[in-house]
Amino acid sequence: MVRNGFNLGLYVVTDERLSLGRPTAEVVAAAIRGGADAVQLRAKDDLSVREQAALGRALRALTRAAGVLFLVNDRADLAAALDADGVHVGQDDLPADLARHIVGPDRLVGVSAATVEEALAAREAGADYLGVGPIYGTLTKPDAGEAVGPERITAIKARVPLPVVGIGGIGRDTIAAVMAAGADGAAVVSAIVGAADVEAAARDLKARMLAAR
Ligand code: TZP
Ligand code: MG
Repeated sequence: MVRNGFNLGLYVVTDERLSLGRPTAEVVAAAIRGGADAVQLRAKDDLSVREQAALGRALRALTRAAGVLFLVNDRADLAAALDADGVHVGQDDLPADLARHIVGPDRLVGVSAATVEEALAAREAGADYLGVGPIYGTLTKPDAGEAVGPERITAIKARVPLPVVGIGGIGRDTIAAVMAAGADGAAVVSAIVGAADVEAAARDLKARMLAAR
C-alpha cells in the first residue's frame, strides 16, 4: 500500500500551457526518463473533465509502467476513477478528510499548506504529505500568494510530522536550498515541462536534489 512508504522526490506537475505545444504525455514520458519520482496531473480551466480523464488514463499507464507515483490535482473523483496513487488538494478544495472519503484508505491525500497553521490542520484532517509554497516567486500560479522562502519548510517540519515537498519557483538554482531546508522532495512545473529538453532538465534537477539531500 502506497501510504506505508512513498518517495515523492522529484515531483513533476503538468501544465499543458507551459509545455511549448508538446503533448503532455510526451513531456511526462521524458521527465520520467530523466528521473521523475512522482507525476501530478494538474489541468486547470484549460482542459474539460473529459479531456483530463483521457490524459489521466495515458499518464496512469505511463507512470505505472515506470513505477512512478501518479497523483491528480483537485479532483478526488478522478483520482479514484483512474486508480491514481493519490489526490492533491489546495486550501480552496475538498478538505483532506472529505477527499479521503472519496479516494479511500489506500491512496495518498496531499494538501497545499503555506503556513504552520495550515500544515497542522491538514495533518489533523488526515493528510499524508504537504506541498509547501510558493517557496519562491512564480508566474505559473498567479494566485499563489507571497513567496514564503525555504525557511517555511524548516518551520513546518519542526512542528508537523509529515513528508513535505516544496513548490513554487524551484529550478536548477534553487532546488538545493529547498532540500537543505529539510524538504523531502521538490515539486516543479515550469523548470521541467517548459524546458527545451525535458529529459535533461529532469535529470539535472534530480542530480542536484540527490546531492543536496
Ligand atoms: N502551487 C504553489 S506555486 C505553484 C503551485 C501549483 C506553481 C509552481 O510552478 P513553478 O513553475 O514550478 O514555479
Ligand atoms: Mg487545487
